[in-house]
Amino acid sequence: MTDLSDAGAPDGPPEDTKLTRTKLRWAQEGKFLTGRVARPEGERLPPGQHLVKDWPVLDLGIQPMVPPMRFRLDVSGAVENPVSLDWDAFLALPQKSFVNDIHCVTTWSRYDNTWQGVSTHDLLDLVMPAPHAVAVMLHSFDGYSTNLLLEDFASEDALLAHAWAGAPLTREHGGPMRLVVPHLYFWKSAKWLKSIDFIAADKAGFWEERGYHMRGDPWAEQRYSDD
Ligand SMILES: Nc1nc2c(c(=O)[nH]1)N[C@H]1C(S)=C(S)[C@@H](COP(=O)(O)O)O[C@H]1N2
Ligand SMILES: [Mo]
Repeated sequence: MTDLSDAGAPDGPPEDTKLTRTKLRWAQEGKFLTGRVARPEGERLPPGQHLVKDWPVLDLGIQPMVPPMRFRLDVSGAVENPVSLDWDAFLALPQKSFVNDIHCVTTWSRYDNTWQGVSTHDLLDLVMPAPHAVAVMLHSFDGYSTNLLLEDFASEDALLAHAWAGAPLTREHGGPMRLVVPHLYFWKSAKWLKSIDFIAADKAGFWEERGYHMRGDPWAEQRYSDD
């Protein structure tokens, strides 16, 4: 455990980096908290959802072919350290494994998906969002886009996934790399992710412009926007 009483020591403790301070500030502001909700097993399925065992494929009908050689992830906008990662640089980031449930707005849910990839926390550590960053816009190789509030993007469970169930993510499910934000409806989990733009005001992506909810919390059934 970090002793925070050291924070004001003359030279500052070695862990008092800019990064630590940003994380502390986020923690104080309550960021990172929205994605983490412990629920009893009986409430595992959100309202209006049904369980499936297969894994449906949903997209705009274009499944772009992105060979590792052509892969690039551009992270820019309101960040201190914009990056453009090729496939090797992406795989060189810390690798994590998560197990979580998928909830699609078309009412299917799929339990216990095992993902491998880079946690959004580790990506945030790398790029360092600016104080005025409040949301991200995700852009994909098929022209798709979707928006997330920074605290949703930064959820404990969110990751940039390149493998599912121990095998490389297939093209139809967004390979070589997709976002997975399990606490929101699955349209927020951009497949074939190409760029992440940190922005100072939330704005609508592809489905959000067409009547879907700006946030998409399945527990609150945020399927469509009210207006
Ligand atoms: N790039 C891209 N990502 C996308 C989509 C898309 O059309 N293009 N569709 C979204 C929708 S509506 C859903 S439900 C999930 C489906 O992911 P799956 O095909 O792996 O089940 O991807 C989301 N991410
Ligand atoms: Mo969807």
